[in-house]
Amino acid sequence: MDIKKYLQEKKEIVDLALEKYFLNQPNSIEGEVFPASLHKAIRYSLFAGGKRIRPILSMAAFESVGGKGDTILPFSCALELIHTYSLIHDDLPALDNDDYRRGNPTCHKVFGEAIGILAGDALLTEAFRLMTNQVIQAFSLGDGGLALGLIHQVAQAAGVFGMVGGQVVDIESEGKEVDFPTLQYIHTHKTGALILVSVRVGATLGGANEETLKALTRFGEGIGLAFQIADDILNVEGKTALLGKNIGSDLSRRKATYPSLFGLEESKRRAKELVTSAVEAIRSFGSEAEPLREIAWFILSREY
Ligand code: GRG
Repeated sequence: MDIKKYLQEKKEIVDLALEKYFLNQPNSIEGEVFPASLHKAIRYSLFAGGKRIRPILSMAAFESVGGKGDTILPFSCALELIHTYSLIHDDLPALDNDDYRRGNPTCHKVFGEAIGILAGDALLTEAFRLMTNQVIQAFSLGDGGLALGLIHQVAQAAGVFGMVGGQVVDIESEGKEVDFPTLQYIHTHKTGALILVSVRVGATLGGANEETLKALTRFGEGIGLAFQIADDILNVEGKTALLGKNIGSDLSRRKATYPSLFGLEESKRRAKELVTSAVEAIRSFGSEAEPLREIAWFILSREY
């Protein structure tokens, strides 16, 4: 299959859904969105050319177990809102203090620090509004429990026990020698948790049974960790023009990364091993899982 074409088609679906979602909000005063600064900052970061990997993974996992229709879309969009919030906050002066992301000035550089913080807060909150909207609709049809359980999982993956927890350990480890368990904690929480939950949400909503969900959980864990290792590697030998940001920042901040602990070659070997095992975990799935397999290989070979 042509994975580039698949990623592009799904990205367009996500972009349209995000656009529709924001256009449908009751937030205009005399035709102007209000507060304009907040909306502009959110749109600036949300439509800045992200790959949409997390929503696409949720859709591909949904389809891999036979899911039909677009019930997954609000969740897919919510995952991208959470991801975008994390990037805006990650770039803030108090965190990574980055001036560029995806080739453009970061949100706080354009809109100021206060609006950057608030745009991130708003995106996180909107994600939960979007998902709970689904629950309200599902309850009116007599089945809200499933969606509610998924929202709980997303909250867990995004908060103290997931992404934010990982981010805190990441920051606190800067400039220190970290051991392997600490590095694993950072990577599986800071990045892996949201990727894993994207796969699990799609799988569950698509109708996965206990066995297929277990297999897809193994898949999600493997590619989640591989994604951050690939990110670490790109920070050493990626191309600035493709990444849209400067490389070498991990080294100068003395961040805990795979290349710093194991070197580049061993990091590449481990990332490949993880993706190979992830693909192996869903070997018994049919052709509906082909996009998932291809996304896994894309994660390994990506240049941006
Ligand atoms: C609450 C103040 C506060 C901060 C939270 C949780 C957090 C900050 C940041 C999350 C950690 C983080 C940014 C992890 C990095 C994950 C990662 C590899 C991001 C890049 O993802 P891509 O490549 O990005 O999918 P695109 O640009 O394609 O969307």
